[in-house]
Amino acid sequence: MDSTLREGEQSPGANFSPKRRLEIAIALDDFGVDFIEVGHPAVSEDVLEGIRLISEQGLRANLLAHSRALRKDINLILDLNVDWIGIFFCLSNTCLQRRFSISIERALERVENAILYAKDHGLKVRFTPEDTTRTEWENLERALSLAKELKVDRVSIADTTGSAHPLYFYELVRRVVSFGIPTNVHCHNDLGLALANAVMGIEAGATLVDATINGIGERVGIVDLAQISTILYYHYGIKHYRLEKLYELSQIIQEITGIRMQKNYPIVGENAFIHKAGLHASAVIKDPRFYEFLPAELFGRKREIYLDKYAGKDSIRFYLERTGIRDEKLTEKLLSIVKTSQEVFTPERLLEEARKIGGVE
Ligand code: HCA
Ligand code: CU
Repeated sequence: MDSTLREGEQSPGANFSPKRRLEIAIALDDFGVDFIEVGHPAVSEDVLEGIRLISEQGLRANLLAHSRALRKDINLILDLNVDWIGIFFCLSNTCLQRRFSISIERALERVENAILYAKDHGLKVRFTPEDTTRTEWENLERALSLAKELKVDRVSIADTTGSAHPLYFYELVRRVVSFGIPTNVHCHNDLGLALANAVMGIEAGATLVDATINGIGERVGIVDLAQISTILYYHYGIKHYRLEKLYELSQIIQEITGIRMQKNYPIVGENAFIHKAGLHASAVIKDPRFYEFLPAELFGRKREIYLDKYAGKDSIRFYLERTGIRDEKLTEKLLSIVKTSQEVFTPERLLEEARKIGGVE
């Protein structure tokens, strides 16, 4: 499930106009996500308008709109052509006492009313006990039994503060899965463990993972769509996502949000398919598989060789052969120039050097 349009828009910097929201949803549908969380309609008129545009588009993906356990939120969604509603409510003792000042019984009643209301109006319901990982098991157990009784269609386990340990998360997901309700995981990245927790969630039986393009979301965000879909491809044999679209998706969101990825960010970062050390470059020129677990082309990217003092002869030869030059002496000379320089050489810069020493016209 991609949640760029809901969790992602909660990221400082993100703000999607209705038209943009539609464009992003179309691109995600094209990529092949199974669910799109389209937004939280109660946030603003333009979020509602954007969701309306998406819901009229007839996309292949299931659409889910986010909602508090309140009739007025649910009513907004009833007017849209969206099949799923995601209702959330925090049931930890701390939340119940210090935030809402209600008993667990009152809270469950409120959740029940919201779920019944949504279901009575034909919506499929995902229920999330927010901050699941820090909620007392006693309370969760009551909520899950209720969810089962009400025939809730999915439950989601949220590590809302991104603080769970992967082994703990695994155990928790296993316990929740044992209730027999299809289970979702929603993992925040505050400790850099979102992806690890999501993978543990899958291992424990979760069948849906929330992700966003570039991993954006509240604070430092959640699971990155490129990373999780590549893990699903590589480790779980799920081949229906069009991974070659990931780079473009990432670029679009970087531009709209102004949140730029680090160069060394997995899959979509600028350095993800650049090879530098002479030994690496030489091996990769023979066969990319030596240093790429999946080829750059699968992600719509181009493999590059980086040329500085770390370069080897094969790196120079590779650059020269690209421009149609095969000359061993020239290669040797250029190598010694590159290796004694502090510069980074682009192909043009290397040719300039070759011209200086009279190697090429
Ligand atoms: C939020 C919190 C949430 C909700 C997840 C969900 C979380 O509303 O911003 O509704 O499934 O991390 O708990 O994103
Ligand atoms: Cu969240």
